[in-house]
Amino acid sequence: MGMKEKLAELRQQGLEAIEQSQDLDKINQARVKWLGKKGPLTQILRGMGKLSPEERPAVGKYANDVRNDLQEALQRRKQEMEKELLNAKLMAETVDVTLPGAPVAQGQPHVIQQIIDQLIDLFVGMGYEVATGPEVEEEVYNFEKLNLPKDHPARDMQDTFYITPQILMRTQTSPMQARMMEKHDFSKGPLKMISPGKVYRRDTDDATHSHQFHQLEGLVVGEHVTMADLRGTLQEVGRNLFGDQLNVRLRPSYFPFTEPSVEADVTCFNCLGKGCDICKGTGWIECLGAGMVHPNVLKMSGVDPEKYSGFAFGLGPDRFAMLKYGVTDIRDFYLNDMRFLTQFDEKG
Ligand code: FA5
Repeated sequence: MGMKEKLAELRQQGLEAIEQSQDLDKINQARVKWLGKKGPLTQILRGMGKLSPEERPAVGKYANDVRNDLQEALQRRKQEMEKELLNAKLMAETVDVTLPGAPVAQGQPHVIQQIIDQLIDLFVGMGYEVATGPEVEEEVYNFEKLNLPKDHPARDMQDTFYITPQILMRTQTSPMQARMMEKHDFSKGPLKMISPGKVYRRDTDDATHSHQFHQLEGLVVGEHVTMADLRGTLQEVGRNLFGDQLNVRLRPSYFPFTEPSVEADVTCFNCLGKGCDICKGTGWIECLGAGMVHPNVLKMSGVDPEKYSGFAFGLGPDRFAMLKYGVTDIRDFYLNDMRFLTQFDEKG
């Protein structure tokens, strides 16, 4: 067999072996086998010296062509292989974007916060500003500036957690009355504010009392503010939270910082007025205190009682939540039992 035939056969076999290589290792082995130093092509090229000078250029050129062909085939096969591997990898990693996702549990505000938010919405709609104040409060603001001087017997109405004789856990949100009046510029118009927050009392816990609970204070001070404004405002609160199902009644009461003072009761949700354990037989549940701001309180906050008058109220969102949802024990709100808390879905 002549040189050319040998080379042609070698090319044929080499190309077939390269074409059949199924992975990168095999391709590498084929390269070593067909083009390596000990491979048949190198052998043939080494034997070139035995050829006659006339034959040499033609055979030499042919041998180079064969080498180039094999090199090209190796290169092409390697690229194909890499592409196949990449495709296989991509297929294996395919993400099915149509699969349903793992559900994420959606939270919701605590039911008492829902009541507070509803009240904030109502009052902001009526032009009130919303203020928050410190839970650790000065005795001066919690009592003194609310017309409750030291040793006044009415201080006994609110058993108190004292931190020092001058600092205490606030027993009510009413200290915000003084704080806001002191800051307000009455030449620019009336003060209308609400202030929600936590308050603390050394109360014995029972179905309607907790030692820590919430209040939402309201205060309007300006020219010609009257008791009729207070009544209308409280009626609006009742209608907003309870619709027309439950009645609201005002009855005379006493607070050192308001004169006259009232308390508002809402029909007991449990017995609808007949009298039961929850309402202690009265048919009503007390849910806020209110009145016309006492002239002494205005004076102590630098407001002229001859020129300005005002009304204030302090309501208990915890009690409102009980009334709205028929919860029979206030302590359930604080136990963090998710089965209880998730019943009050704002959207539901
Ligand atoms: C006051 O705290 C006055 N600061 C309210 C006020 C403000 C009167 C402005 C006049 C002008 P009282 O102690 O009654 O008042 O409490 C007000 C409301 O807080 C009650 O009607 C009730 O809804 C709620 N409340 C009182 N004590 C508790 C308690 N231990 N647990 C849960 N709610 C309570």
